[in-house]
Amino acid sequence: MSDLQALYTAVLEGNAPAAKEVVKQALDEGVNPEDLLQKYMIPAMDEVGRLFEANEYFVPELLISARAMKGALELIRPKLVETGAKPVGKVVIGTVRGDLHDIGKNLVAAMLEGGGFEIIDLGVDVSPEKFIEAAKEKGANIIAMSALLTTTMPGMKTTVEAIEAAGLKGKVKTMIGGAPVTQRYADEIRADGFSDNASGAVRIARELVAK
Ligand code: B12
Repeated sequence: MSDLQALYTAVLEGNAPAAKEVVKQALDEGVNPEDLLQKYMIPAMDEVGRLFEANEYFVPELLISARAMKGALELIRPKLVETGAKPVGKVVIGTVRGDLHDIGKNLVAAMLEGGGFEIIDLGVDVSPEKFIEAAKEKGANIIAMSALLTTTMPGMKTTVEAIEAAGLKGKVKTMIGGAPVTQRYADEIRADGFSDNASGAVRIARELVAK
């Protein structure tokens, strides 16, 4: 039986090979992929954030932890999909313009994929035009935006406004999230949904497609 606490430590210490190894072994043993994410990987990244804020970790440590997280997530993503039901909707997702943080966005994308959604991931630094173009082209039900910087959050407002201006309001729902984002901000910019975590994102997305 794999030592799952080692996954927490591997992400915390930025040990990508160890993180992948534990995940591989755990998945082979039939451990629920969502448990690996929720109980070990996300708490480890939360701790990385706390250490950064306490000036105990600096940008290099963040980057290597992020790399370990990404590597492990790549192994988990296909498993999350396998456990999901049939496609329930299409989501275009990305981190807004000027923002390069993608760990939360990737988690949300993986959870949505696991929850049965088809995901069109536009990556980071995504302009309002790119979001809209992709949503139109792919016939998406939802545009999901992530922002981790207070300076890039306005990109969400601009995108919601561009959706309204394109006459897509109601046809394409918007969902936002990221550490500085709140329900209040979502209401203020007329976004259709908000969640402060990846599991909540799946619930909200389901509600939005059902409306
Ligand atoms: C890792 C990290 C980085 C890494 C990013 C690596 C990567 N590939 O993502 C690197 C080192 C590159 C980085 C760079 C910078 N960073 Co940084 N970074 C962080 C850190 C420590 C953790 C972020 C993270 O990954 N958290 C873990 C994930 C799982 O959490 P999450 O993103 O919040 O996502 C969850 C929810 O918010 C939600 N969610 C997220 N997206 C979405 C989307 C939808 C639709 C929904 C529904 C939900 C949802 O679900 C997710 C899962 O639960 C935070 C500190 C913190 N506590 O947040 C600072 C932080 C965000 N960074 C900060 C800063 C200032 C920067 C830099 C400007 C630093 C610099 N001087 O260069 C640059 C900016 C670069 C840029 N242009 O984007 C500040 C932002 C301050 C502010 N208020 O604006 C923070 C808060 C640190 C701090 N306290 O100062 N950073």
